[in-house]
Amino acid sequence: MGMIDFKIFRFSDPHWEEEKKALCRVYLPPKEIEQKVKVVLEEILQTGDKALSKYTELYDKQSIPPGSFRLTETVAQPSKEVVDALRWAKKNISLFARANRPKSWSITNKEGARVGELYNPFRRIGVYVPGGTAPLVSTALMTVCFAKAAGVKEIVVCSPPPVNAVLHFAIAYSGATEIYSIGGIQAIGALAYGTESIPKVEKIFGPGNAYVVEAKRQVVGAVAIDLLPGPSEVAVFAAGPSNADFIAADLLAQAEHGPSSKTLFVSPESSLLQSVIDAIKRQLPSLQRQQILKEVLSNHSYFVQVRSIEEGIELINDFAPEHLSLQIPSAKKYLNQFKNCGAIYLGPYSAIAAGDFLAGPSHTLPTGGAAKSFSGLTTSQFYRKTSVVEYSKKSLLRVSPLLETFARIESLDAHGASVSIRTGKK
Ligand code: HSO
Ligand code: ZN
Repeated sequence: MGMIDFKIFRFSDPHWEEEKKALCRVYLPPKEIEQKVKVVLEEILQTGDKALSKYTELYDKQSIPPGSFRLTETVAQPSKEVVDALRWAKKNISLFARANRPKSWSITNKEGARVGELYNPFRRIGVYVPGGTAPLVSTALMTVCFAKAAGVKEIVVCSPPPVNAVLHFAIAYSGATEIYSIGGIQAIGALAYGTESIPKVEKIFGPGNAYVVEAKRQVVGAVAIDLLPGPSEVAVFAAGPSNADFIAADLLAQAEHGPSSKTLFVSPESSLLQSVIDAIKRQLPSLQRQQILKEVLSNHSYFVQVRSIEEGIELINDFAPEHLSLQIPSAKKYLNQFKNCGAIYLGPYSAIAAGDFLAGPSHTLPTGGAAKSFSGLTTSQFYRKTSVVEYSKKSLLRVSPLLETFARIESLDAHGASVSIRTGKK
C-alpha cells in the first residue's frame, strides 16, 4: 500500500494554531450548486409535474411521465432475516422517539395569568431518503418512526428512482403514508411547493447529497426544514489504554459513506496515533468500498496529537463533529464539556454503526460544523408549538398601568385603549 499520505498534525508543529483553526468549519453552499438548484426549483414552481419528469430524466436517467411518481405502500416482504432486523430497529427507535415526545405545559405568571405552550404535530410532512450506492433502510426508520411517534398523519417519503426493493419495503414498514420515487432537487421542490400530483408538505426532513441539502436550504420559508445533514463524519477522541483496531474500524465505517466523508482522530498520545494509522492500513485491504475509503483517507482524514485532554475538548468543540466516539479515561466526567457534537458514543464498545442502524436516537445529525448551531433529529421537531395566554379581569387589572406605560413608550394608543376598555381605567 503506502500510497495514502495520512495527514498528521501535532501540538509541536510550528503552525499548530493555524492547523487547529483549519479544522474549524463553516457551512457555505457551493456557488455552482446554489445556482443550479435555484434554476430547477424555479421551474418546478412554474411547471410542476412537467419539471419533475424533465429533471428526473436529466439527473437520474429515468423516464417517469408527469404525475406517475407514486409507488404503492404495499410491497413484497424481503427475507425473514431482513424483516427481523428492521423489526428490532423499529422497536428501539420508536421507544426512543416516544420517550422523546414533548408535553404541552402551562404556568401562572407574576400577575396570576396562565401562560403556556401547546404542541401540535404537523399534519403533513416530507421525508427524503437518499438512494445512491447504498440503500439506507435505517434512514427510513430513523426519520419516519419519529414522525409516527409525534402523531403526524400524512408522512410523505421521497427516494430517488429506481427505489431498491428492500428500501421500498423499509419505507412502507416504517409507517410512510405516501411514497414517491423521486430524488434530488425535484423531490425537495415538489415537497416544498406542491405539484399537480404531489401535494405540498409543511416541513421537510432527512439527509441527502449536496444538491438535496442546498435545495432544502433554499426552500426555507415556503416550508420549514429540520437541519442540513450532509456527508457523514466522525471524530474519535482516545487516551489511555485503547484498542486501536476498534478506533480504526469506526473511522473506516463513517469514511465508507462517500468521498466527502470526514474523519478526525484526536489523542494526546503519539504512539496511539501511529497504532491507529497502522490498524487502518491493516484493515483497509479487506474492505469493499476501496475507492471511497482511499479518497477519504487521503483528502479528508486528520490525525491530531493534542497537548492535553482539555486541548482535545476545545479542538473537538471547534470541529463540531456529527459523531464523537469518546474513549478517554473518566469520559463521563467530561461529557457535558462536549457542547458541539451531533451524537456522542461513550466507551470502546459503543460502535457508531450500532447508533447508525438501531440503537434508538436518529442518525440524522448535523454535519460540516453545523453541530454548533443545530441538533440532530428529535421527536419535538415534528410539532408546531403555539403559546397560549389567559387573563382574568383580576390579573389584567394588576398590570394595566404597565401595559399603558408600554403603549405610551411605543406610541401605540390603540394598544393602550384595548386594555383600558376592559379594566375601565384610563
Ligand atoms: N452514518 C450515517 C447514517 C447511516 N449509516 C445510515 C449507515 N446507514 C449518518 O451519518
Ligand atoms: Zn453510517
